[in-house]
Amino acid sequence: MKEKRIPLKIKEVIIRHLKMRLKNPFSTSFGTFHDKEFLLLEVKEEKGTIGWGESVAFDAPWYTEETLKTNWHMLEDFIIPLLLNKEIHHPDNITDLLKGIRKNNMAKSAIEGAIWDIYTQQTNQSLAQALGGKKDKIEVGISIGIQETIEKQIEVVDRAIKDGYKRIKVKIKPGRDIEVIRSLREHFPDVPLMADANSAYSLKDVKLLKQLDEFNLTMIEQPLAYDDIIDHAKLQKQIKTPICLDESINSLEDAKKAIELGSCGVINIKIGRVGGITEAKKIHDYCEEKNIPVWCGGMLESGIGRAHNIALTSLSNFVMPGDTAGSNHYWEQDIINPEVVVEDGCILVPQKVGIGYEPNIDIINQYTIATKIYR
Ligand code: OSB
Ligand code: MG
Repeated sequence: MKEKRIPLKIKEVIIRHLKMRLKNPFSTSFGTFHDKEFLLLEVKEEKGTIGWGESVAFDAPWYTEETLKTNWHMLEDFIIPLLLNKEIHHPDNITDLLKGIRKNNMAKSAIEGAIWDIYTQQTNQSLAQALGGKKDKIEVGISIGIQETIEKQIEVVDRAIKDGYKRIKVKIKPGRDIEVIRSLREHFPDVPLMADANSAYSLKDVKLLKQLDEFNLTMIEQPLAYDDIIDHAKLQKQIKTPICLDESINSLEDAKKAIELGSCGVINIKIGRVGGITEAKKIHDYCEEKNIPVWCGGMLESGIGRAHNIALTSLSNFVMPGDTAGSNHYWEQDIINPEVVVEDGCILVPQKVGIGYEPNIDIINQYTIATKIYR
């Protein structure tokens, strides 16, 4: 990592509430999305540099407890007042500056991402380079929601394979699990396939979860409670399929404990869930040391959050394809130029200064339903 230190001072933050229609409704064990509503942050530094950050909190608390409204409250009443006009020596310090605020990781991460953007522009390097990224190309997978019928599920997976995605993840829930996976395996015997349960099961379902072992899944993601690592350790002892934790890992400390307990063989790192890029990198580095492979999760991000994910994925221990599909998988029109393009299942990591994509203000304004300025 190029450790350049230049003091930053935030002079203004604009919070925008955006609403973007998803090309395809996305169904998980906790419900169906038609639109993505989220907060976008535009942060202005004293010397005129502008950085962008995205909150990955949804409009309701089914994934974790945060929502875009709780994020707005935390940003307005606590986070922005703490950071405005303060000397910030390095984006790595944000976690420390905000440590008096418990949890609310997605709110913290939104502004931390914008500050990383500013820092990389002012130090004349790409975000990937600033993080110590080693790859100039990343492999990507795709996350496919629960479909109405098995036929439809097969059709959608077939499309994704033809589009070149390197790994297929499907959502499962009780009643839509073994049969779906079995028929996908029959149709696509060799494709790297995994399932994400978003906490839909408990230890009462061990027998059912054991049946998944026969389908050679690369992993099963977050089968048990969103805040559990104990039961996952018990489950891992009884199934062969590696468990990947998503919801349960909210910090480096969580990752250390889960690995020590044997709760997982893989970790899905999401910048928002762990409170920012700095913490995400720490988890990455620790997992690398412990030989635990990681991959970058997704939260149906717009181009801004996606750009941050791509830079992070350039780090060496992101050895499994992430959920960072191309812009055209989610949106008619993304809010960045150029859009994120997947070719042969890969995304080229931008070498340009900053996040490597230009926010498209006209399009951002079209999707904006509320705005507030803090200075
Ligand atoms: O559990 O990984 C998840 C989307 C919303 C909330 C949680 C999850 C997901 C995805 C989609 O799986 C990933 C993406 O394509 O952005
Ligand atoms: Mg998940």
